[in-house]
Amino acid sequence: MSDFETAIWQEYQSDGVVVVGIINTSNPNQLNQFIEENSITYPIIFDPGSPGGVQGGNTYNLYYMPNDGSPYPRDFIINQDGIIEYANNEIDTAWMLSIIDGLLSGNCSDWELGDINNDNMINILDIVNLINYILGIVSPNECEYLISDINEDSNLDILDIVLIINSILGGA
Ligand SMILES: [Ca+2]
Ligand SMILES: [Ca+2]
Repeated sequence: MSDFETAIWQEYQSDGVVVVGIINTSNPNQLNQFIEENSITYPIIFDPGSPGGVQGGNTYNLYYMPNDGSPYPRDFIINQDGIIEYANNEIDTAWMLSIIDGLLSGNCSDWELGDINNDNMINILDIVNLINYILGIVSPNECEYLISDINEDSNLDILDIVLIINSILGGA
């Protein structure tokens, strides 16, 4: 199995990450064999304009990057605004994962205020996290900070803890 399938597609599709393969072979048997051999379940689309063989095609030509004869395909990561964040002609899974994680952490609109560890429950663990932020033991990332500031006064302090406690106790 390829890293695209296991490390990216299977891990991140529930976060809204989309993996698309673009292939420029004109031989459907070769395409099917590739999909089967690599147990690929993400969509693979055909690059029109390919003259056949391993080179050419409209997308291939538009996004071609010169290289030293690397047999690997070109890999791109496109962010939520349609901007290319990553382009490489070697597979570098660790690098790609760090970019994807960075792009996803900037998108915390679905995080619930007060659920600081993002486990869909508001309880003592969230209070512990908040105390660690307030005491400077742990630095919250951008999303963690936003959902920790319950009263939205741009400060993490005892007032936010009180509001979380109220919320756990069923108060406002
Ligand atoms: Ca929680
Ligand atoms: Ca606050």
